[in-house]
Amino acid sequence: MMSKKKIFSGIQPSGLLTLGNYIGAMRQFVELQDEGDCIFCVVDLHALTVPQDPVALRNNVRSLAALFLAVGIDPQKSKLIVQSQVKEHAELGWLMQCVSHMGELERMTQFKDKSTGKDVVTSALFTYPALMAADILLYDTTHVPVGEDQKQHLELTRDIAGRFNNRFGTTFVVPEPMIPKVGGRVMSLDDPTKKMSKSNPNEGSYIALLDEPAKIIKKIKRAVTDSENEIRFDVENKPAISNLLTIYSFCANASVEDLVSRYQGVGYGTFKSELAEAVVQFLAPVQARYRELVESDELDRILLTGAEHASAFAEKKMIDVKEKMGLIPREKLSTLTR
Ligand code: ATP
Ligand code: LTN
Repeated sequence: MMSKKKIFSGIQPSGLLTLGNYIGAMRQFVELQDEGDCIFCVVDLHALTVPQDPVALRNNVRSLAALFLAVGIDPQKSKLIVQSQVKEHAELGWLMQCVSHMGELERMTQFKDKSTGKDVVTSALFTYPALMAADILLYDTTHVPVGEDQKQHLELTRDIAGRFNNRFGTTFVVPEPMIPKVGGRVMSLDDPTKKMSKSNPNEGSYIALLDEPAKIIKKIKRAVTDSENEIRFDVENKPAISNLLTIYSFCANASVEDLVSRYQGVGYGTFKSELAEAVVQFLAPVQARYRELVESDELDRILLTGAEHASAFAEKKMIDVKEKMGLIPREKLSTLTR
């Protein structure tokens, strides 16, 4: 019999979540809740790898936790945690740094993207993938649902786990990435060659899950389109329209083929305004639930339960990892010596 999947994924509280985050990552999280034991994590320690205003970060952590729940993460089925509230993430992150290599970290494209042209780059931005490996390996995770852009980090996690197991004996489960076939890479509204990203300084490039209807309508109206006034799914030749079709398909729960046939002979204008309506309709209940949760005690209770559950597992795992590496876990000290 196949044992139950153990699923872990994280999102950075680095700003407003976008439709890209939802379609590429969160949508899968919601579906996976019935397939295994899930932990979803607000990775606040990862957010600290770039400068953060403390007040804004605190708000973003609450906001992201509330959004996880608002899109459908069910605390009866899954655990929702804040990374810094389970201290073993940082602890194992250090140990993972001690088994990762400069060369492999230097190859990470996310580091190159986020460091290029910056005056100051933290050392933590460079070692970030070691902390991500720790997040995953700490819980014996078997499956990690992420968007396409995280594939390289997942491969590194697998390499680190394999290396550790070879050197110190089997300790970690080597996890499998789960990347959606469609929607793994939602593109920017102002440039369909770049991924939609919440840290893009141009607000018009993304739709945030908490954008008001008027803003959504305006952003979609201004989204770039391709030459020829034809609605067709063709990523190579019509990347902008194909991207809008992907977004439409998820928000309206309709297949891309159905949408293409519905908009045969219809111009971009009508297509865009109906798409905007679909996005607004889709986000309305999410936004309503978010508003109920974000300042509530219910949210705190859910995070506390999540942290307690995760810590109980993580503490045990750390004892094993430390012993394998030759460290002496405090729990293993003889009580006579105290
Ligand atoms: P940033 O731009 O600040 O790096 P981000 O928008 O890429 O952030 P993350 O927190 O890095 O968001 O990503 C959270 C999850 O959302 C990851 O699994 C990532 O792969 C997925 N994701 C992010 N952007 C997209 C996108 N445009 N299309 C599909 N999936 C995405
Ligand atoms: N690096 C990821 C966020 C992240 C993550 C994780 C994703 C941190 N730890 C563990 C999956 C599993 C990102 O930037 N999207």
